[in-house]
Amino acid sequence: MDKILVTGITGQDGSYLAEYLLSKGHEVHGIIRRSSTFNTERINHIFDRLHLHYGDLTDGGNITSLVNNIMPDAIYNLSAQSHVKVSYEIPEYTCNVTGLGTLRILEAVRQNKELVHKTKIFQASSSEMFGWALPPQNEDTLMQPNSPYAIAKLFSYNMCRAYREGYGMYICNGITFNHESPRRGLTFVTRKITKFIADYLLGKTKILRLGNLDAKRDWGFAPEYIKLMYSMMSLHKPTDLVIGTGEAVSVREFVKLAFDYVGLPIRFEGEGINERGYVYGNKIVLVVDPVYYRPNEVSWLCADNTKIKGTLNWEPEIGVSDLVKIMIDADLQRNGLSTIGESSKLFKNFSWSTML
Ligand code: NAP
Ligand code: G4F
Repeated sequence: MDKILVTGITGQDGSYLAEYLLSKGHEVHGIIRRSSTFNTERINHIFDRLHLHYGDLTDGGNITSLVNNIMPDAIYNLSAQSHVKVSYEIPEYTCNVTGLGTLRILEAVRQNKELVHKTKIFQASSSEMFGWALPPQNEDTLMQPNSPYAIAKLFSYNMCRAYREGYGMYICNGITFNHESPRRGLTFVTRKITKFIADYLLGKTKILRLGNLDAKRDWGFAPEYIKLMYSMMSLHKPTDLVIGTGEAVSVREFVKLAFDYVGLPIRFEGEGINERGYVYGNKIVLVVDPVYYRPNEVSWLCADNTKIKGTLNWEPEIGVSDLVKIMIDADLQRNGLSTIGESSKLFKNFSWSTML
């Protein structure tokens, strides 16, 4: 049994990872932020089995003392101000958490003589770091980040590499492409779409407002990527790996898949901010709202996953159409509606976790 510290444990990935680590028999520690409302919704079902500590990645003293007190065998750094659009509104804060936060963890480990060559570190790096670079992107692609979030992530990625090379520390960067689940935050586009559909079917809402429909993403399934993060940390030699399915679709195609799944085909007409989505013939259900546009857009992310397939003997299990089924069924279930029902068999290989 290892003692493992997870930052970002209240987030989508952190909650699945915590469950997975518990299922492997590890002692799981997590950092949570003080909040005026409850922020542990995703981990309430395992709350009693976790060791939770108040903390914040912007507080160096706090991070150092947590590391020194817990003395973890491994740290998964999953915390971040993780929203790309929001990073344009709060760039300095984003760099503080998503960039400097990682450095604070690295320094806390490096300065502890007992931990420096013992504690393994996993850094949640992002495909967003590729930015303008054309697809498919892999470990050797020249990174051209174009948002404050991506630039902060690239800082962390490079710092991890420098500490690995310079101090001989065990540090892996998982360069994950977009990964989603029923636990995805409501302001990310996939969950915004699947939650909208469930609400629409209940008559709670009428119009879905989205930004750029042309952007293409390589959308995978979060619990599947969590298992890969764990496998990476079992490698004899630390390395950096791209994690993605190798297939990308546009936001518009994701919308179509989602509406099709509930038997409500959507038709698109118009261009740019005049584009609309119609159901039942001529009923408007989707409009483009420029408020969701970003100053710089990352147009097309698609993984070249050759290296991880070879290194971890992995083949992607859940592609985007299955992901849509899982997410819609979960949002229907949350709304008390009958599910379409194709997701339960897809989720069976992830039985260490609850879906919601
Ligand atoms: P998420 O749901 O947004 O979770 C982010 C986590 O970070 C939450 O637990 C959040 O705590 C915590 N956090 C935020 N600011 C913090 C601070 N100042 N101090 C301590 N903790 C803080 O993100 P996710 O989707 O699980 O992603 C996990 C990691 O992978 C993130 O680093 C993200 O940038 C990266 N990543 C994600 C994807 C993806 O598609 N999901 C792809 C590539 C990389 P609260 O709950 O209190 O807000
Ligand atoms: O769902 P998104 O906000 O995810 P984005 O920006 O790709 O970032 C996510 O994936 C990254 C990995 O590549 C992570 F590092 C990051 O932490 C995060 O998890 O937006 C996806 C696409 C974008 O092109 C965006 O412009 O959807 C487009 N989009 C269109 N309408 C929208 C909307 N995005 C959001 N959030 N909301 C919309 O209404």
